[in-house]
Amino acid sequence: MVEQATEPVRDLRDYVGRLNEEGLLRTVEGAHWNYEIGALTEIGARVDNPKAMLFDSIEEYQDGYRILSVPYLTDQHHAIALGLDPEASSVEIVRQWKNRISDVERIEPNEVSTGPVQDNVFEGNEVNIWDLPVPIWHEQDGGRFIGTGNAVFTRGPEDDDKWNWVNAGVYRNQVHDENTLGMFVNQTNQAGHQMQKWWDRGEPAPIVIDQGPDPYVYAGACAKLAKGDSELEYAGGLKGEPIDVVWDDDTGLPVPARSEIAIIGEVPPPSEETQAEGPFGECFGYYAGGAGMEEERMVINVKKLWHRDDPILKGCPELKDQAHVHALGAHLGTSAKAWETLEDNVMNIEGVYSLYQTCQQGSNILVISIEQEFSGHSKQAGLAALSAQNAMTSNMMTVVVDEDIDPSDPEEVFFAMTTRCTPEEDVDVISNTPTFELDPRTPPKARERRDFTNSALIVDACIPFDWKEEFPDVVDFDEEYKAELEEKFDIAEWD
Ligand SMILES: Cc1cc2nc3c(=O)[nH]c(=O)nc-3n(C[C@H](O)[C@H](O)[C@H](O)COP(=O)(O)O)c2cc1C
Ligand SMILES: [Mn+2]
Repeated sequence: MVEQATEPVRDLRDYVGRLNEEGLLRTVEGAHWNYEIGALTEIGARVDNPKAMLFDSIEEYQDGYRILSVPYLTDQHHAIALGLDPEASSVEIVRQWKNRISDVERIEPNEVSTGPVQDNVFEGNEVNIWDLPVPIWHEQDGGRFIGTGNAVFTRGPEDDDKWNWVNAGVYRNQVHDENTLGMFVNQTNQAGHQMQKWWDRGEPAPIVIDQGPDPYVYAGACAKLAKGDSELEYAGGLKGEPIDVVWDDDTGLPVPARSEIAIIGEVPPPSEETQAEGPFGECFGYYAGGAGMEEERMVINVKKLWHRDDPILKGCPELKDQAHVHALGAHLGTSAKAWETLEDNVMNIEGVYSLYQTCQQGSNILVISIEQEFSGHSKQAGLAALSAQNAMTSNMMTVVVDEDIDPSDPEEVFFAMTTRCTPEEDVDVISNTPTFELDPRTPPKARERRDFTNSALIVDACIPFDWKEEFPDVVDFDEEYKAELEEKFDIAEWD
């Protein structure tokens, strides 16, 4: 059973309540869905000590119909969402997450006959997605997107063992009209493979979208699991108890019972029906070439809309920013997985942190701290990190630092890079490393060939091992002495 620092969060509104208690939530009233909520989200995510934002009394909509945006944007938010210690340092939070995900058991969901998600039930002609305050998130988006930060459930046909399990992933949804949505599915993702199995038979693929998932369900949907592995069972494992679900017989898919909003329907074969979808602001912080432009894409015909009273629509738009504005556990997962790989191969790993990460997978800048024990040790760590599955993709820079440097603190990492490293000797360029199609640096010709590679730097920012003893001392008072003064002069109260 997993250890939780706090009682597991029950659902999205329980999470909102806890953020409010901790002073990590900002409520904004009177904003308009037409650009204002999107722009305020961008502004709010960039202030010092940013908070999750709850929009209420939205223009043109009834009070109580709320939008929660950027819900997980700091390590503290992550800790509260996932039952980690919110007082712990960033590297310690990664260590806790590493322990949690290394042996997550799979816990089957618990079927219940009904739940709060069915407080309001609409079917057929009663369905009107515009009843919900769907915003325009970015300046150049092609429309209003309800689907950001969701959990999309799909399964393959019953008689196809290979693809018949309940999958969950996060997939964007543009609203085309009151009962039609668009969806964009990258070809490597499992939902696409499952739907293709239905389309190959000329049948529509069943689909359920949880548009206000609790943090565990969302963390499951964000995670990349192997084929056949159920994200819902993984979410139960992360939480340490089963996720309650209502089974929808028409789709043969589960609906999390405490979800805020559920959208239930089917996706006809794209050979029969498509609509222009996009563009949409994507991870990496661009309306990326090719993949993000307006294109004919699959549609979802919505048959049922269920929602709680005063529903909270969850918004996780990607921004010109890091993955924590839109994902849950992305940088923690990358750091933890790279840490595991490193520990298996290199001695004295003190900490690993994905210091800059724009997408769900891959780290743009990964930092590893080690206690050096032999010459070449730091280079070995850098090379091993580049081979770690999750950290390799789109990695621009892997930085290796000594144990006195906090890998989660950019100031300290820059201090090491600019004082312990001379590029001529300490930097290696590795060519043809993998990236993927949202990477804006992919040249147009390579994009046409679908050649998604980039290159990476290994920066050895450790004190040179063979003349370590002669390296100058760092200007820094003794930590214990500083701690004493902090007490004596009540420094916690300083502005
Ligand atoms: C906020 C957010 C939005 C995402 N949007 C999309 C998307 O529109 N299309 C897509 O293919 N993947 C998207 N992803 C990535 C997938 O959700 C992710 O790769 C997931 O692991 C896929 O799961 P699956 O292969 O089990 O279906 C998004 C991820 C996040 C966190
Ligand atoms: Mn999956």
